[in-house]
Formats: sequence, structure tokens, C-alpha cells
Amino acid sequence: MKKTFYLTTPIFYPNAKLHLGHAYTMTLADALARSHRLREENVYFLAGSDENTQKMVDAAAKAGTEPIAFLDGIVQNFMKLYSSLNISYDQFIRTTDTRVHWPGAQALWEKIVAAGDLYKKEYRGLYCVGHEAFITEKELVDGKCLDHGTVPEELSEENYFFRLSKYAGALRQKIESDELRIVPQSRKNEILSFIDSGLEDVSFSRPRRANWPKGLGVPVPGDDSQIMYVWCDALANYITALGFGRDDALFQEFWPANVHVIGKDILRFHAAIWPAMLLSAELPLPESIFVHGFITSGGRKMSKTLGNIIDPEELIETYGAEAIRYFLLRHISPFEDGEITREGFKDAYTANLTNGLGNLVARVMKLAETHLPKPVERPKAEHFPQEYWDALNGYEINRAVDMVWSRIQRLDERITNEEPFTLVKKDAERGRALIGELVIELYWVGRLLNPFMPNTSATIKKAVLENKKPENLFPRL
Ligand code: ME8
Repeated sequence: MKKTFYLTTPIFYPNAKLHLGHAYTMTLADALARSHRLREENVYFLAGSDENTQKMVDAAAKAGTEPIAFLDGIVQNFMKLYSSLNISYDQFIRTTDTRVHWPGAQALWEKIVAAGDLYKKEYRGLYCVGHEAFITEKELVDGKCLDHGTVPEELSEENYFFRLSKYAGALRQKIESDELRIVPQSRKNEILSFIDSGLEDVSFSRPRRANWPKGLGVPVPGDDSQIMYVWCDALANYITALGFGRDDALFQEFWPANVHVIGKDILRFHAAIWPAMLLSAELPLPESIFVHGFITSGGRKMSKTLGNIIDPEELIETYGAEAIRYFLLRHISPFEDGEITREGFKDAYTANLTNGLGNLVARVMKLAETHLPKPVERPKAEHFPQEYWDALNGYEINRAVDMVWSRIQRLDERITNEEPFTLVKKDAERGRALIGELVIELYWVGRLLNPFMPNTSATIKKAVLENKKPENLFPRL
């Protein structure tokens, strides 16, 4: 039996087009998914959209469109972006899907009720639509949410509350011991101190509002006046997508998840609320959570609200998807914030793709095509260095890509030092042997690139096996 590998991504809010920050999460996840397929594991890669939200209703109203039609349009956009970025997801879940998502979300709710972990309470609080969460006075600056620059709504409602506080000890123990591994260490520390500061129970439902369209919001089982709080419903997607509460086959095969890939803004939801929900329902916890930093632009988080976004489609049009993937995976540290500028992007493209990889492939394959009578023999066994897997297992994706570029550099140096073009004229046999070695080394560069730049990887493999110089990979701009 093949080893299984289940990885998930945040289901983004479809209230606007995705920007480069979202593309970053998806590219990191895709590199991981492909690296596990390279190990011949049975991979399941989940993507989706988080649709039962107030911000969605607001955005549809602003666009003057009926909400579900509005959603359909944006979700099409998500999928179009994923396809141009070559994101190899297996399923796209939508939380308005009453067939796929709702039965499981309700089944999970009922398990939490059975555990005695949901109770009704009158609640007054400040609700930030940007966060889709209640926030406290302490988090406001001049009465406004710092992240979104908006004044929160004052709400007074009767809600169901989830006993998060009950799970503080268990959560602490699972995270501390790495039974639930939070990567990097700094995020593990952050969540541990959050738990230590005292976990409060969280509101898990909202009264169904009159202005909410039908088909939006998962009804609370046994109480039609309430719909589930959007995060309660959204987090459940990781199991409902596998058929939890509906048809258990995939769930049995793939749960628990090997990794939830998320940005640092949604750490608390994933590393406190979600595992507590699973503990309450007596379901296994995910193995790990990989928390990446923010893409910044002008020193601030790239965000729709702040209006400093770079449209990934625009970059793809200029540079091609492989170049975007390259840049996101190598030039941004997965655990820290990384600034992106159009100039930085352009410089990296020219130096490392046009003059680097692209030029190397052209040189080696030109030599091979001219001087080798037939293609080199394809290496029998696949050989990937252990340190490459170690980097990937620790989600240090930039380090794994760096390893490929060190080999590219070494290969360039060999060509400069050993001058195959001169040697082959002086001594055809030795010259051909050297060219053969360079081609094999190029083959490995191509294989190692597979998770990061899948099309480039395939082009290199084909070129080597057909002994033919490919079209220019990264044209000069
Ligand atoms: O939070 N840099 O959706 P969302 C890097 N629906 N990543 C960024 C980013 C940036 N500047 N901006 C956004 C939600 N992201 C919920 C998720 S999951 C059950 C529900 C990425 O549309 C990053 O992955 O606000 C972040 O965690 C996510 O988008 C937030 O997306």
C-alpha cells in the first residue's frame, strides 16, 4: 500500500480576486504536494472557498449581483488562477455546497453537542467583518480595527458557545510534545503563549439575519433560528471534503491531515480552535501545521483592504507561471515576511532564469545535439539527496530550491573550467564523454526541479531523453 499524504490550504474568502499573497500559499502547498508525489505517495491536495460570510453578502450587494451568482464568478477566477499557476489540487470545496459540505459540518456540530461542549448564551461584543470574528476593545486603535481600518459592529445576540477553555491543557500538551507539530518554532511559541494567556469560550453561531440570502450559512442542527459561525463551518471543510458525515471512504483513507498550510494570520483558528473541535468530537488531530509569513509590499502586508496588491495574473502574463513559482519559492523565506517589488522580480528573472538556468539548458543541449550521436542513457534509479528531502520535510522549501541552484552553478563552473566545446574538437571521444556527463547532471537538475517548476522540469527531461535543444526557456525581456 502506498503511503498517503493529505494536505490542505486555507479556503479563501471569495469577495474579491486573489492576490500574490494567496498565490504564495497555493504555490508553497503545490510544491509540497508535488514533492510527495515524487516520492510516489498517494497525495490528496485540497483547495476551496469560504463562502458563508458577511463580507461576501456586502461585496455582492456592492457589485449589485445576486450573492450566489457573484460567488460563482469569483470562484471561477480562483480556479483560473490555479490553473495558470499549475496548482495540482485534487478537490475544490465550496462551503455553500449543501451536498458536499453541509452534512459533515452538521455531523461535526452534533458530535460537539454530544460531548457537552456547546451551550447557549447572551453575548454582547464588537464584531469585525474583516476578521469575521469578535474583537476586543484592546485591539482597537481610535475605535478602529488595526488590520482593516474599519469600525467594528456592536452586536448583542444569543449564540451557541464552544467550550474552548476546557481544552487548554490538552492543546498545550499536544503542541508542546509535537504530537501536533507547529512549524516554525516561533509560531509554536506564539500559540503556546496564547494558550497560556487563557483561552475563552468562543461564539460558534449567529442568529440568521433577515437580509441573508437563502443558501448561505449552515443551519445549526435542531435550531433553525441560528447558523453556524463562519469559522466553525469553514474549519470543518478539511474533513467534510473527505466525505465526513456523508461517505467515509476518503475520510478513512486520508484523515488525519499530514499538513495544514496556512498564513500566520489564521494561526489561532487552526492551532487552537480547530484541534479543540477535533478533540471534542474525538477525532484524530492533524499531524502538522505549516505557518508561513506575509508577502509585503511597501513594508505592509499585501492585502485587498490596504490596496497594495500585485495581481498574479499580471506577473504571469509578463514572466510566465514557472518564473512566478521560482520567485515565490526561492526568494521568500517561508517562515518570515518577504517584500516583493516588481524590480526585485525582474532582476531575479534575468540573473537566475534567463542567464542562469535558461542559458545552461541551451548551452548543454546545444553541445549534446551537435556532438552526441544518440541520447544519453537515462539513469536507472532515481537518486535524490537526503538533505533535499530533509529540507522539504521541514518545509524549508527555499533551501531545497537553493540546492538545485548550487548544482546549476557547479555545472556552469564545469563548463567554464573544462571547456567541452574545445575539448570535443581536440579529442572527440573525451569531449563526448564530458558532454554526456554534463547532460546527465542536467537531467538531475530537471528532476530536482519537479516540485517547484514542473513544466521546466518536464522540458529538461524531454530534451535530455530526445537529445534536442529545447525552445528558449526564459526569453530576455
Ligand atoms: O482567512 N501574504 O481567508 P482569506 C501571504 N477564509 N499570504 C497571504 C497574504 C499575504 N499578504 N494575504 C493573504 C481566510 N494570504 C479564511 C480561511 S480556512 C478554514 C479559512 C493568504 O481570504 C494566507 O494563506 O482572508 C492567509 O492565511 C490567507 O490568505 C487568508 O485568506
